[in-house]
Amino acid sequence: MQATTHETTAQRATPGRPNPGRSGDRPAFDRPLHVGSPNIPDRRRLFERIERALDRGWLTNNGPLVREFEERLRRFTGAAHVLATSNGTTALEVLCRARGLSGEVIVPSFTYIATVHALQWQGLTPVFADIDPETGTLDPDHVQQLITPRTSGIVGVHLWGRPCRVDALQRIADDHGLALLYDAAHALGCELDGRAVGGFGDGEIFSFHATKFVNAFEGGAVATNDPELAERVARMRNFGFGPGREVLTCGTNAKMNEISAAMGLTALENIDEIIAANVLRHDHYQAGLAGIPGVRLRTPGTGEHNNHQYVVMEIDSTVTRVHRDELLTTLHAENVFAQKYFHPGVHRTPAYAQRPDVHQPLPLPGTEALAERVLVLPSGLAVSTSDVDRICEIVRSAVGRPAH
Ligand code: T4K
Repeated sequence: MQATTHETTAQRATPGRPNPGRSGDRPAFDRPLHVGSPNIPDRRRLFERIERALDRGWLTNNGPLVREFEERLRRFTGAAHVLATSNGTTALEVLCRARGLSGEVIVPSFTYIATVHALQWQGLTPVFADIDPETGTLDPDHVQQLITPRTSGIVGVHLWGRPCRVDALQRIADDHGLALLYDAAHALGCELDGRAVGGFGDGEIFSFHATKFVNAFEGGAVATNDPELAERVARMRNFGFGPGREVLTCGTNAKMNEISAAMGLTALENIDEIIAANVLRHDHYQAGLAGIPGVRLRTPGTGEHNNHQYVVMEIDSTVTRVHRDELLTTLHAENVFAQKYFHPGVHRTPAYAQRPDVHQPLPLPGTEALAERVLVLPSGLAVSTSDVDRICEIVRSAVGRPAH
């Protein structure tokens, strides 16, 4: 199916009518184009599910829609167990706890703040490892160097849907008896050499936040092949209740509700069309940005299958006449709300940089370099291919001429 045919009338919003160029104070687009505009593929189906949930009078606490969502995710990812949660952050917190992490945990700084907060919030000490700037994912050599007697685990992030170097990281984890978890918030539907994300390490987490290509308003999930770990996660997300209503362990409330599951199920049913739409937009960006000196679109590596929810443009400001931040200002003025995902690295945020008790600063050259160079561009069903073409024209005219 042609991906664009999947845009509903409502989602197309005000026509993407770009102005031919900047005239006076009028921006190029007469509506804001956001990274992370929600995909809402089938409202009728969503409302049917919500109506039925309301009629049933069962709104949360492991309801039928949550169980169906988990089962569909299980089949989709191939993971033996999937446990839905209230969001991706609680999924990671519960998974860390259920896996028994303690002391130091090695994690990239080049990620969304939630990855690191989830550790810190559990009283764990995040130890920041560098990334390979080419892939954006953990550098296994640096991870190896950071292991101390206090290290209990590694949390990798499949950044922008690019799977980590899972085999190298697994070897390190096995050699040192460490837990290996993955933040797969960006990586539903992604694969490495035919192996689907969801089955790597001891466990992985997904996010179904409104801004994710499959969204549940707010939502998350833990995926694992380990039945005992799955059981602990199931208890801990529900106050520690066991199957017989006995409170077997300390727990929290990280449950997904039925309305979120209704949304998640509806999006999941349409995942192929959403990915096709993402690919189409990615291709338009690729063509539209081709040949601009100092600008390139990041693409998946060999053996990788990507969901293309993030369109990541890299700007080499030694070549372009503008810095990435100036380009961002230009785009904002045109109603194009690109995002600096992720700048600054978490280790530079006040929450961590000013807390030498929780974080000892280390040089992270790969992280610093990439954080200065990337911009994520609007995509998804709410952005048409002609919008994409126009965004590329804006980029080309802003950076197209060489600096000298
Ligand atoms: N790990 C990683 C690697 C993650 O990227 C994330 C979340 C997590 C863990 C945690 O998962 P959750 O606990 O969130 O399930 C946004 C999202 O809020 C966040 O979920 C996501 N990553 C991150 C990459 O993007 P912000 O701080 O940029 O959010 P905000 O409110 O500035 O929105 C971003 C853009 O989205 C705006 O341009 C407007 C647009 N938007 C947003 C919402 C909420 C919409 O168009 N509609 C909406 O309903 O983090």
